[in-house]
Amino acid sequence: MKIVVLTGAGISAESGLATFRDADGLWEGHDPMRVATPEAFAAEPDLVHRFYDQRRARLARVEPNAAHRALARLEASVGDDLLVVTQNVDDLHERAGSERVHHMHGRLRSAWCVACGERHDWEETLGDRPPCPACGSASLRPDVVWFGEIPYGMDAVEEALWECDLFVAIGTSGQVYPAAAFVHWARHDTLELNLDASSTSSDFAQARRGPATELVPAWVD
Ligand code: BJW
Repeated sequence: MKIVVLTGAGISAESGLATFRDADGLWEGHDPMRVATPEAFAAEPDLVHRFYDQRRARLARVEPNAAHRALARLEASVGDDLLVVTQNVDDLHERAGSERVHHMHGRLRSAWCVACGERHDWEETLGDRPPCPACGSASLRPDVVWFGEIPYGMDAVEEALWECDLFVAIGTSGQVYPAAAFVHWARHDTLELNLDASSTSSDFAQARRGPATELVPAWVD
């Protein structure tokens, strides 16, 4: 049975990473959604870099939780029949042991040079904002997908959704497209695992409510 799992910020919440729309919603007095845009980066690059620097620093201090580990166990058991598509830019799925993970909104620990197109591990380039190690220009940006940009690898994701027997969405509010439409791209069974009702709950065949660290292991094991 082919399974596609979509994860959102809710799966990492119990590891200690803030979601986008749940908490008090402010970062240094800014709406995080306003910081995560190309327009904000063009207008205030230092502010946007600081937002991602802080999240990268926080990521280094947290660990995968029982939900990430359950998905890694599922992959160990079904192999290539599972694809995890994550909207998260953290690396907690990989640190839990998952190997088939597609980061549709990019990765916090990657830097992308908009001048030459090269990507670099952010750990090697972080700190005093050195120039791109490949071309020398000061054009590195966080390798993440902001509003108005095209998420990574959508053709492959669309194909996987089209082919899967089961689509499961975990910890996502269903407010951001195209991920919010995946439940419609899947042709067969669908399941939502989320703390609260999401914007798309009624589109799923089944929806279970609760924390990911309880729901995901219960579903997997
Ligand atoms: C728990 C829990 C616990 C908490 N256990 N659960 C169609 C209609 C209208 C608009 C559009 C449309 N198509 C495109 C748009 C425009 C736009 C969009 O969607 N706008 C909306 C505001 C309406 N979309 C785009 O611009 C996208 N690009 C695009 O569509 O290109 C065109 C194209 C598509 C496809 C093919 C070809 C072309 C790009 C979107 C980029 C989003 N980027 C961000 C930032 C990434 C970098 C970063 O991390 O800083 O991605 S925004 C932010 O939202 C981030 C997230 O990945 C994303 C989704 O958030 P998520 O994960 O759902 O988090 P929350 O906080 O919203 O929800 C958490 C959930 O967890 C809640 O439900 C809680 O209840 C739950 N929860 N604790 C279980 N313990």
